[in-house]
Amino acid sequence: MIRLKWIHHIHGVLFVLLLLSGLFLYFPTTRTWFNELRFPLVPFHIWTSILYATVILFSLRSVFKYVKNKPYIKFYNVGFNVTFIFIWIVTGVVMYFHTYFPPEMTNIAVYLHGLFTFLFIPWLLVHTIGHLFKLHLPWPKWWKRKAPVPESIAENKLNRRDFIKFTSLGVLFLFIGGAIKWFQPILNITDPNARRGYFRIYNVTSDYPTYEDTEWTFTVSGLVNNQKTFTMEDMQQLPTHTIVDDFHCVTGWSVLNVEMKGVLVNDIFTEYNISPEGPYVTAYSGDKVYYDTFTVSQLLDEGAMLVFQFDGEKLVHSQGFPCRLYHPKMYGYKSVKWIERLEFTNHRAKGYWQTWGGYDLDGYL
Ligand SMILES: Nc1nc2c(c(=O)[nH]1)N[C@H]1C(S)=C(S)[C@@H](COP(=O)(O)O)O[C@H]1N2
Ligand SMILES: [Mo]
Repeated sequence: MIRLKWIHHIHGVLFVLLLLSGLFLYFPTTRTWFNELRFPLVPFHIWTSILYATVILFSLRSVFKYVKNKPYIKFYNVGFNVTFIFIWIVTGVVMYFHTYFPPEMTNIAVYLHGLFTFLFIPWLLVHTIGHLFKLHLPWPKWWKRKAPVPESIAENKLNRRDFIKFTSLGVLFLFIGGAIKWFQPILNITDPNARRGYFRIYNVTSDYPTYEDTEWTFTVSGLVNNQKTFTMEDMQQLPTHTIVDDFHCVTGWSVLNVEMKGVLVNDIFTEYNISPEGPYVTAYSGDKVYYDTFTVSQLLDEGAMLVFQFDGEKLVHSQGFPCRLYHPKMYGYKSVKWIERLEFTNHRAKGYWQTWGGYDLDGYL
């Protein structure tokens, strides 16, 4: 059984790497840290999972052969693991190939991927602690094959062990209950026009600008006939434009039916007689790190706008207050938050995520 023992260890190490990278990706703060370190966490997670799935696939038969005649508890243990692994793989594949699935489905996949990870953590703790300290958990005899049902069950008595089991089940259901609360807005059957899903708040820097209401300015620079800096007051003179649109991130999550209010970039340019003299433009964030690039026509002819409100509310600081760029036909990474400057150029640079994450330059949905 040497081989199975080794597989168990390899499986354990890979699993911990997946769990850690997954949790780091899940929490906005840790995700930002890894962005700052320029550690490619998403590719790391994906490659580790491919390796992991391969190990599972090749060992599945011998594992099942091994547990076939073992106590039920071992058998259920493997079954439990395989079920979870199956769910992670299916949802992970849907997330990776999200362009081929409707956004409702990828949203559910993102949600389940996280949910099942959290549900797994209590089991993992018990399992690991048991192995590390060589604890033999006092599972009731009737878990074992061919053993008779114990008296306590036959007599319908509740002993301490059962009490602990019921309590942990209760906690588990609380978990699930909390998760269902998160889940509800994804479906939102009651009001089909309401926003569905959650923004996951993606920032590549820990300290982003937190502007006061009047502090922010927006500058048009580089190859234009008329370089100009706008204040918030200037922006408020311009005609407003409202759209209801679906916001998609390339990592697979979406937020559907977001009402966005702002001004069209094109309106600013016509109103102030600004005409670009270079074919490309870079949009810079006030966080001094993030930026992305467009062709002039993508920015002026395709409905790109400076957005000030989501669903009738000012943007929150973490989501770009007071202003973020938005292109209705492109992925979320084109939506530069805390946008403070456009620079027109002769050459097209790569944006932040094109440089560090290999994202597509244009980013059309
Ligand atoms: N300044 C700045 N803008 C940014 C980002 C960023 O890290 N910094 N992330 C982009 C990405 S990849 C996405 S998906 C969206 C996420 O928007 P949210 O944080 O409001 O959910 O913002 C985009 N704009
Ligand atoms: Mo994104």
